[in-house]
Amino acid sequence: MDILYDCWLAYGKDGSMKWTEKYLRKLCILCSGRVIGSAAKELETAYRRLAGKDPERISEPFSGGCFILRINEGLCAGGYRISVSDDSIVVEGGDENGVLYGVFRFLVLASGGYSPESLNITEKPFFSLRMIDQWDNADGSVERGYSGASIFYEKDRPVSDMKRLTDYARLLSSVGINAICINNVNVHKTETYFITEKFLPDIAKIADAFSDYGIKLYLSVNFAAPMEIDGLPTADPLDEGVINWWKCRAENIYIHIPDFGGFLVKADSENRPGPYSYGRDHAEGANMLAAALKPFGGNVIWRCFVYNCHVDWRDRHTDRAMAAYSNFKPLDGKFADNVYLQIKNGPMDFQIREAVSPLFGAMSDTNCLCEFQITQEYTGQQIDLCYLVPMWKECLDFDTYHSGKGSLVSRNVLGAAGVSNVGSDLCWTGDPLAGANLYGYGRLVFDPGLSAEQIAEEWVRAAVTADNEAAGTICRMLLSSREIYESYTSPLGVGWMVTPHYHYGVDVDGYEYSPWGTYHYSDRNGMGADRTKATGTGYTAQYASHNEEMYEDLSTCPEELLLFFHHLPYTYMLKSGKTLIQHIYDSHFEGSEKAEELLLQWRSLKEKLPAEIYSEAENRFEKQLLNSRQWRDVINTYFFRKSGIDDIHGRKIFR
Ligand code: GCV
Repeated sequence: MDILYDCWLAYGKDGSMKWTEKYLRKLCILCSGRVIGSAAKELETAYRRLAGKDPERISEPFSGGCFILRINEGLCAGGYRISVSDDSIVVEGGDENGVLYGVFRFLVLASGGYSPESLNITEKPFFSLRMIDQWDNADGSVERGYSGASIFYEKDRPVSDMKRLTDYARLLSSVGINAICINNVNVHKTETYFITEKFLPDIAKIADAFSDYGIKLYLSVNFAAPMEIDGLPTADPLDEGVINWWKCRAENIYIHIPDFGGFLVKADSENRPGPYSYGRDHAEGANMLAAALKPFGGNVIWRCFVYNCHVDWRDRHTDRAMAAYSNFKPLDGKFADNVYLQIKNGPMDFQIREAVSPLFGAMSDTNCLCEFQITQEYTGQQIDLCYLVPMWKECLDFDTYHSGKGSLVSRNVLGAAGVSNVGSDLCWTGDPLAGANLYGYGRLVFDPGLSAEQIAEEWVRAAVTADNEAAGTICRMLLSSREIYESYTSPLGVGWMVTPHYHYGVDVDGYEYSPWGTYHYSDRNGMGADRTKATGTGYTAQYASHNEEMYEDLSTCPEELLLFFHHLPYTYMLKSGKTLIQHIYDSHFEGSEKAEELLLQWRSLKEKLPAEIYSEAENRFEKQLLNSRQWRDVINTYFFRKSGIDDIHGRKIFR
């Protein structure tokens, strides 16, 4: 047992689940199947850790304490009920996955020290598709990975030892994940061949390991694969040769992987090939692939992250934020029923604060998914603490007003995809505290009604400590972390002041004159992107009228997004009674003070925490403090030099 490696499956780490031994010693499994087999194995693992021996298998319930698994057809797919009594613990599932989820839920909460009474739980998944996207490459690297190398590939081959992948499948299914795409959406040369005989036998082994845990495997595909693999003259989605090529590929994939989930596609984006090269639209591209997968029950997940990354900063009319809506809204209703559009939570790119994408709710006749980034590309790179569940919840709870009040994003999408933050580091996520984001993503998309607080508490108690006081402190740290990171990196939603390409650390003008379309437009008078209909790019008009009016009008635009929607003078007075420039100074000074508090709070827990977790994270809090100071000084100096306005409190600003 290793507390870092086990994450939130560290059964019995602090004696908190001793009481379960009485039940776990006798297992009565009244259902069967490969996923049930995994559920039973998990119970055995837990008992072995607690009691140091194997549980007994019994065929009939035993009144002196036993653990019963069974299917209850009255529950829905993926749903489960846990009932705890003196005699037994019964986990019933609507299907095999439901049983597995119920078993994990019981074990995780019990090991977090929750009382037996509180474990009488009935739950069902809110979304049908709960997916993880790996941005792993065949050479073993991970795009935007901050946790070591890929656990899926090394030296241009899929790994052959399934131990780590099986443990990953355990972690994912324990929070209800039921789909995984195992390669980067940027499909390079080697990965283009994943859908060929060269790789399929090995990929089938990976699919098998995940199927044991009720998780379907997807592959990212290269839209130009027919040309690159077989030298077809075109990848035009309406060309007969291309259509047949994909059909044959699909047929062959299903021979190797009978429960294959389908394809994930990044097309016409950041220099990837796509239907635009042939004068076709995204519906034509996606539907062609969907038709190839349809006979086998497969899906196409088509990304809406489509924008021009070669814009001219001199042109004030193009606005990257408008791209997804402009490309996809005209196609609503044209996609096949096994196509899902994957929409990033914000219209730009996973910034610490941006508006919710206007595409949500606007595609009422299309299957949509929400895409979240668990890996912390722009949000601290698993060095700076940043618990992302509150941000994702904000997105799912956002009212689009597309069908009147109450048109929440969560009701407009059928599921979610999260870009994984996992790699070969012992603790999986680089920063052990970033495990909260992986756990939290799964829990939130299983039940968007959960609070960020509840999810944080569950995770801390199971993965770090069930000590009430220490767990409380860590929860408070997690829950304040997004605002802390935001306060020293991105004033009022402006975003993008990061080191280009690398995206950690400050470079205020790094993207200001670049082709990526990510500007803050600071001059001596003010800053911010004017996205209003009245005087700016007109982006606000992509929202339903209630939201359009809210964002258009300075007095109703949420202040945390002011500079995302408006260009304002430094002397603009905020509701707090502070000028904009004073807010920038204050939030940067306070942000780095709070980063220091995080470090001190963490140090105060030293005696109460497992040493490995303590030291991995302490090291990162130290780096976060330095990072926050650099941001503070560069931003404050930059805006002092632009505006010439002093900090009213006379704090140190380098001139
Ligand atoms: C996988 C951002 C990231 C890229 C990523 C891209 C995407 O631009 O910086 O690394 O590519 O988003 O989501 O496709």
